[in-house]
Amino acid sequence: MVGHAFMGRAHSQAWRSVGPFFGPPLTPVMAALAGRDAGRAAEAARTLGWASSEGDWKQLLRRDDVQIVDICTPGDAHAEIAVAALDAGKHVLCEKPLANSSAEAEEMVAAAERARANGVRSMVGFNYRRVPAVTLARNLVAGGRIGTVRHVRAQYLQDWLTDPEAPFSWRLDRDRAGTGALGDIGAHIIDTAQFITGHALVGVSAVMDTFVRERPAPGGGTAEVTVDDAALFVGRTDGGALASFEATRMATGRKNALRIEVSGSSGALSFDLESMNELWFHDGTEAAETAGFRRIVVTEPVHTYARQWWPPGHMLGYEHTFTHQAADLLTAIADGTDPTPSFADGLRVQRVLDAVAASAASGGWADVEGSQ
Ligand code: SOE
Repeated sequence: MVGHAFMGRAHSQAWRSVGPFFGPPLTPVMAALAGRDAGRAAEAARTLGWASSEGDWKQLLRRDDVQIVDICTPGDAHAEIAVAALDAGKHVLCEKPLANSSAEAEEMVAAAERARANGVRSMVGFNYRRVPAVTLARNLVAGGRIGTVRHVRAQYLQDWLTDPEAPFSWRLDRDRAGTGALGDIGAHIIDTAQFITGHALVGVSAVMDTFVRERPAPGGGTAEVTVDDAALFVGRTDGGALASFEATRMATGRKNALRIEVSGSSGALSFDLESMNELWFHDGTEAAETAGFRRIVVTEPVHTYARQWWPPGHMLGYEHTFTHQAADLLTAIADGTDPTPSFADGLRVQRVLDAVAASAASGGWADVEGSQ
């Protein structure tokens, strides 16, 4: 694994738990953790359960005991590490968004295709696909239970930047993060919407803004915020649906509210990550007298991923999504199949991000490249 901050900790938990809960042959050996500062990487390796550490990620590629490289760095390092790892014959899991630009993402897709010819697999980490209720939503749509999808209403609402004194970090720096709320959390709702509906966005019209342009720098003084605090857009899908999206880290009082509601010709679904074990389902074919949204508690053994954990009715949390992601990647590697979401899926999200940024800059409609 490369990186050991928030995502590195979340992924470490996944690698530690996937074997015990999902069983062999899915038992990874946590061989090595790499970080730019050798001392900090060594300490993180001890804390997070890695057998060894490296002060330079390139060392991982020279090691025979490393078969998978898990990239948990800020976005500006994704492309270089992923391309080098794939070319060295290592399977790659890369955190979202796949890259900081479509050009980088295209290089990563090309490297993934080269590597695939040698049986080397790659996957981008859109972990919310692995919430059992989100998987159920997708299965219900695919099974025709809501009919033709006409509307998608998606929001990802956080509030950790509401306070103007909240400190500057790499997530607020365009050179490191690419974009702000758009790529950080907007990418999640784009992927989740496309995953649930099975349809891609083909064009968008967007507005974006940065409400607080300077923040306290960790080392003293202030630093300029060079990314968006919020991105809102509407769009059309290749299935003919109209969609709306709101990604903001300034939604006062909302903590991690990834919400998605899908309206179809004969039913509807609604999900909120803040109540992530529930899916609301309206079956429009039921008698009008009793029809209405009803709450499904998605904790039964029949629900994807739930059986591996606790007896029916016992809840899962944020961290489990990363374990499911690890299990799906390891299963694909063991079976010799392509895991999803692929780097090509990551590139498609990247192109939507580009279209949103282009539309916000021009004030007009922007087509998503490659979707026409
Ligand atoms: C921070 O905004 C963040 O951690 C994102 O980077 C994650 O991808 C999301 O899952 C939660 O919020």
